[in-house]
Amino acid sequence: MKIIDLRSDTVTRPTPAMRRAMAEAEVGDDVYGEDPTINRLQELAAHMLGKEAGLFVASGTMGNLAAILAHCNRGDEVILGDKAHTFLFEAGGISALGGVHSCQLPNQPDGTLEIGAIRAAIREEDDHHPVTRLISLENTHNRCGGVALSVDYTRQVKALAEEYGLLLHLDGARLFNAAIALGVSAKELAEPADSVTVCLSKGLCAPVGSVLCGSEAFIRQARRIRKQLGGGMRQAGVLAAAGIVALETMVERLAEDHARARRLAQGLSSVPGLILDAGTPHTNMVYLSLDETIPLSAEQVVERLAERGVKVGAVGPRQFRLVTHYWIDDEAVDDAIEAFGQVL
Ligand code: TLP
Repeated sequence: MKIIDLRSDTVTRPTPAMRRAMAEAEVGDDVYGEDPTINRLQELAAHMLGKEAGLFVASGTMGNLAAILAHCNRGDEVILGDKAHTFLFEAGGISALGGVHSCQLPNQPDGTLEIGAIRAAIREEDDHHPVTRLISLENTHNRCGGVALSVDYTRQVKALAEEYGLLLHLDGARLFNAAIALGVSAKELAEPADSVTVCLSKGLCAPVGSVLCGSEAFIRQARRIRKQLGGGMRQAGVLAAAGIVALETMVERLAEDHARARRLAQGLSSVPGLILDAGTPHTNMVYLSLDETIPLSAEQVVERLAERGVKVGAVGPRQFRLVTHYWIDDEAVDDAIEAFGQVL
């Protein structure tokens, strides 16, 4: 049976060009800083994001964790959204491993945190308080529908951070999707941030890894933390080689994923029993729910779709997330729409 996997863009397998680059990659011991392919990937990512340096890490989770631990001391506070991936889905790593306290503010439907709410959350100097050190944003914002945050908004948050001597981290797991959707460069979106994590193994299709970028001094510190986390890898140039192909050849084509997400949303909007989230899709994610006429739970629908070879994610008792990516073509989109129609 043909499998159409819309659960996430993390399910993407490497492209043939990536597999060739991996097989031919020149490698060395990266803990000695001697893997030429990793060094090239780190320089390329830093260049694309307008930062001094980059660090290849195993995952987006490790990139965010290393960044937050590099910026914060134990007991410091990070301000982030209540729907932030770092808050919801990174196993509490910042508090478990870094002793970093989190202050969650409500994410607005457009993925932002209200500027006034951030200002009000910044702690005054007082022995009773944790020290506010960092603000963390996410772009695109996954749980807010894959919506892109603008350059202007990111600059406003940076201005506020500067006013209070705070730092700004950007979880840019899908920053290139945001750049494509907004028609701006990833560099412009990353410019206000002191650090940014971008993922290679989501829409960009590489099998493994993310790159954390920032100043030279910040990356030196993050590199030590990566070592503490057990993330100092050796001949990982075989992985970085796919990452280079991802950054060099896979960014522009994200527009195709966005177009397919629109085609998917359009088709699903005419299936009785489904309600699309307002504004969906913003990029490569379609969020939708079952209406009250459907006597099934999201989990039951997921099971029945899976029997037809269509995999989707349930993200609530009645809600789904479908994500388009390189391995989803127009036919797969149409088949998925048809499968929903059959199941409902
Ligand atoms: N997100 C995954 C799941 O964990 C939910 C997905 O399928 O979308 N930041 C953001 C915004 C993310 O969406 C993710 C992964 C990460 C960080 C973590 O990346 P990895 O999985 O590489 O640790």
